Amino acid sequence: SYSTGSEFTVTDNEINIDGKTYKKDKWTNVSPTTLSRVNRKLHLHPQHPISIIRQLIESHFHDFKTFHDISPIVTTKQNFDDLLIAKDHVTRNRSDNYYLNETTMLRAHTSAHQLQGMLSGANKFLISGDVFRRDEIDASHYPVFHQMEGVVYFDRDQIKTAEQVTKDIEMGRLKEAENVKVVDDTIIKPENPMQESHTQETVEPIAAHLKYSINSMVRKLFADEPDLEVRWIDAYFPFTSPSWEVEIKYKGEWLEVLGCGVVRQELMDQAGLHDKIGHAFGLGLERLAMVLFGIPDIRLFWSQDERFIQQFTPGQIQKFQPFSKYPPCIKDISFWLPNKSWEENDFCELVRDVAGDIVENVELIDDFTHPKTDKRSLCYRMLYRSMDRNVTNDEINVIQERVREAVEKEFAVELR
Ligand code: FA5
Ligand code: MG
Repeated sequence: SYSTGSEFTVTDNEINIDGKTYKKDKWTNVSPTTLSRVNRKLHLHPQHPISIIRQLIESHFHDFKTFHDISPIVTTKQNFDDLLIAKDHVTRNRSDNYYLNETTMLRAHTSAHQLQGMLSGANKFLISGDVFRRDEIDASHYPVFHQMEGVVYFDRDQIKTAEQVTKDIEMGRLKEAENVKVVDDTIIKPENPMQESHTQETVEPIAAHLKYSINSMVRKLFADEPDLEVRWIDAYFPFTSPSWEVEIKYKGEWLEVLGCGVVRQELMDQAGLHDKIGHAFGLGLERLAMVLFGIPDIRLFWSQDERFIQQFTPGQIQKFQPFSKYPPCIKDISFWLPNKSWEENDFCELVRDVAGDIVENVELIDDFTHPKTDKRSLCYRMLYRSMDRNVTNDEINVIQERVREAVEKEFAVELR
């Protein structure tokens, strides 16, 4: 059965998780709802789709060293500084992350362990685990999800002729599954440049190897998927250059499944790998699982309903049979803001905290500034739905009232 997750207690001054104490400070913003998700280890439950995908990827990259049980509680140095993320970079915002305190947080990505992986001595490795972000609420975004990080590096002065590289790239051209259509118009250009300390002769093969590695993995995973469309687009990450993202067409829309790039040499240098050149990628396992298993809503991965987990078999990709979708209950909330600034993530977080998993979607439907008073009013639409039963209007009214009270208190808004 599922791991029940970490044991935790929260008092006025401290948070205790599995026997370790963290002093609270003005950065602390982690909620009990989120802490209850820590270390549930869905990615290690053999029958769970997240774990099935993890294992399929691990067996594709069969000669990589794997890490899948590193604690999600990390230092801000690991999550940001080690990855060359500037002290004032927006991704450090309190409203995007879960901080235990100023120096400790729930990791926001598995990249937090890149350096650790490099220091392990392995030149190819995979790291999987749960990651945490304050984010919007919809069918493909959830505050806890799972990522898999991959890092590979080669000798800089041998990469041009390295047997592994040329062999892999040659294989990449063979296309194991023609049904997957990969569109890639990206080229190395000033807006997405190679690094100053690199040369064309080393960057081209490492980029080609990265693209081969990802495309061949996607082709393997989606071998039974008819006419899958995949595209490469330019991206930016402080810890790679050039950088790209890969998207998959799902239900008519492009769904981003991973970010990747050539590892910044300063990062390699921190690990003493001055004479190496490497690439790295970070995959969203839920996103891949949604497409592969046909799972329509990211909340389903957390379902405790036996009708979910019992459908799956270790090692196999099979289409999810939806159990009946229960009708939604829709509620709007409108309010005047005390001033014009507004953090939507903080609002979503509060809604999720008060209402729990029953809130499926939160959408801004009106943003209005009064022409005379210059006061700003917002209206959000909340869609409530249970995965496993009918909800009644009465019970949702009670929840909605609690949400209204909490929003009024927390953000000093004037409810309309
Ligand atoms: C990162 O997290 C980078 N660390 C990836 C990376 C690694 C880049 C190594 C370069 C080198 P990003 O924030 O785009 O990037 O997230 C990576 C993937 O995680 C996304 O493509 C998506 O598949 C998944 N993801 C992101 N946010 C969510 C969410 N709220 N719910 C579910 N999946 C998500
Ligand atoms: Mg992204």
